[in-house]
Amino acid sequence: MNVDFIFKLCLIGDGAVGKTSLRRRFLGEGFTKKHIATLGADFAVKTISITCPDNKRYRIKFQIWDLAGQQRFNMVRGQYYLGANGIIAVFDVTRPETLENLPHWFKEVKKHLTQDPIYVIVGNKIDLRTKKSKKKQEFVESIRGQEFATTNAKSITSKPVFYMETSAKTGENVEEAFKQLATELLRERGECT
Ligand code: G3D
Ligand code: MG
Repeated sequence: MNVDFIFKLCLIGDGAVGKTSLRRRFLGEGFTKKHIATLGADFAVKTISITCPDNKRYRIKFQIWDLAGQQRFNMVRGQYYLGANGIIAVFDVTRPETLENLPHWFKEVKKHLTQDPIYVIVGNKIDLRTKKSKKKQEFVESIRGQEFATTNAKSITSKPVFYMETSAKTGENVEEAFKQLATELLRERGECT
């Protein structure tokens, strides 16, 4: 089947924030409780349809690269970023340090890309925010994630940076995050007005 655009996306962020779960959820592979650490990188393809505000429809093929967070793969990571159009930068809302670590990831992307990608910063595991835990746990609140995106935007890229919150477990907002990225990539190309 014909597609109008092919976009390469890379998932970045610390280990266990939910990158692989988000990819699997988006691909319709469901959520798996068993944690299988990504070795090196996984590659997946999915075609979606986007209907723009002007009612034009586009078929977009995503190439999704799911990068391993392990330090030992740092040497080979660069080649995976090559030619990325969009970056999904994931953190875990139950672990504030995973948000604090994102600037390291941004630096790594910048080092390997000559053209700025469009970023969506994703706060994942929002299903856990609503759970009452006995321990007093500090969650990353929406406002903080949003502020982080706004504050860091200029140093990451000359292009717009978006903030979304998801749950790979319930599926909330997962498709929306990928669609947001697709829509912005279309806008950048003068489509989808
Ligand atoms: P990674 O690819 O970023 O390393 P994974 O992360 O997708 O492997 O997920 C790490 C762990 O977080 C997994 O749990 C996974 O089930 C869990 N997880 C991912 N997304 C969510 C979410 O939205 N909500 C909740 N509650 N859990 C999530 P385990 O227990 O297997 O380590
Ligand atoms: Mg993984």
